[in-house]
Amino acid sequence: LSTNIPQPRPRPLVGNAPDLGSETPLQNLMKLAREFGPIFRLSFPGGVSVRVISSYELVAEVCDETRFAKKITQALWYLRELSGDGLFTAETEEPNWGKAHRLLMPAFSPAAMQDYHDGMLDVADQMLTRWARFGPDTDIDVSDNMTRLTLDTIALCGFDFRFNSFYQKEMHPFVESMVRALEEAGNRTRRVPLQTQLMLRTQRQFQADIGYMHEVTRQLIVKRRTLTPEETPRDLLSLMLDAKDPITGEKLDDDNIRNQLVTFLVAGHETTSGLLSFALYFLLHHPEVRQKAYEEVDRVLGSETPRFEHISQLQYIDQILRETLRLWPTAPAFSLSARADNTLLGGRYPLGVNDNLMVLIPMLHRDPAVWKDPERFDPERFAPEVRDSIPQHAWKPFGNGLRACIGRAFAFQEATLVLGMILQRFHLSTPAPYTLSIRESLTLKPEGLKLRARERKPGF
Ligand code: MNH
Repeated sequence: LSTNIPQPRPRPLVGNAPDLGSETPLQNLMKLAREFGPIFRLSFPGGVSVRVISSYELVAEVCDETRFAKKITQALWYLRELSGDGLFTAETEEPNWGKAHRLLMPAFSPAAMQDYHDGMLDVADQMLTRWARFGPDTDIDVSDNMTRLTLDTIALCGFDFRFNSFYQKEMHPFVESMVRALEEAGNRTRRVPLQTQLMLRTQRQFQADIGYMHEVTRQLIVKRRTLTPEETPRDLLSLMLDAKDPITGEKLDDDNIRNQLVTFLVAGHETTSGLLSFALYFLLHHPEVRQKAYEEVDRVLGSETPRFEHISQLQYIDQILRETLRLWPTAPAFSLSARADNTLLGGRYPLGVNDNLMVLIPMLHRDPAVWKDPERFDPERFAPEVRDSIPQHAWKPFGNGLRACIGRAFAFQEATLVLGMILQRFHLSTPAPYTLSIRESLTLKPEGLKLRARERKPGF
């Protein structure tokens, strides 16, 4: 057995950077995985390299938390400028990660989701009322609508703040700053540090955007402190301000709370918005799935306003969402490294603690050893009777172990409710034939997808 990891031929000075490209790095990685197999290596200027893994067998091995752990890669360090020691960008060893994790876990448990139902319903209703007013002949930009929806939802449910994105043409200036700063953090991974140091205007803009985001979130904290107990909503922000970590007995400090607010806004909206957009793409293009979903929605919701208890009954919608995340996991990769030097991966590839591993989730989710006819969209794969036969670690859209997504139940609650409400109220169609094209930023979304929505019962 060769211990050499395959690698596309690196070019002088730039290494494998051209293989990755700048517009569609994730889709380029998928092509490379198809060509070079379940593990391949890329190297970049400055001595950085990454081993990209995408088979079920290797991924199951690196999901063993006794041997491997989340790695804060260069890309996450750039994001840290925005979100500091918030949950997503903190090292597991930082005391603030453990503190915030213990303190916030209860607020993201399935039982806690009840508290967010009214807020989710409020925002979903704003969007759908607007769709009804548009009438059946207006083209609706899917990703744009879903982004407004998920951003408004996390802000309202998380800290009682209304972006009111459905009431304005331009998004709130916070969003502009956030999008620009995220883009710059991403761009930095494709430059050598000296390049960035020479880009003074870009640097100033980055600092200004981050400063503005910090200012807005800081104001939310200040304002919350002025409320009387009766005025204070029961939400994530209150929890962060009041709760004590059960182990240290300490509260979160204000800078950390601010970092968590930025983290939830960033992590909590693009991913869920992409999930909803891809799910609508699949629904629009699979009439038999759509039909079954309508039947379920009519049986479970009828013409009632959805209540919290309805959500867990929308089983088939849940299956659609899981299958959507199999084919297009909107946070498409996570990074790890070995806990010890002289680790052997797959029984043959030697690894040290400084070697970066990247799990390429869309290819893991297409491993023919696990998934029959992997490219086919088929929610029956997640039917309750067969779901248990899916091997552990074969489906990882929320990452792994201790550092897995804290917002998973929140995202599913929101996405299930919204898809259910869309189907309850509207017939859907595409205004023109659409071929899937994927736009990449921090996350994935279908580019240029439009739909038309005709009310099923006018005036409902
Ligand atoms: Mn989320 C971590 C995917 C929705 C907040 N999320 C992760 C990771 C993945 C992920 C993958 C692990 C990253 C890594 O290992 O480096 N998250 C998703 C997807 C959706 C999603 C696919 C929606 C669909 N996430 C949400 C929502 C929130 C959220 C909604 C907040 C309300 N996610 C987080 C946070 C982390 C995280 C916070 C970091 C958790 C930790 O490390 O403690």
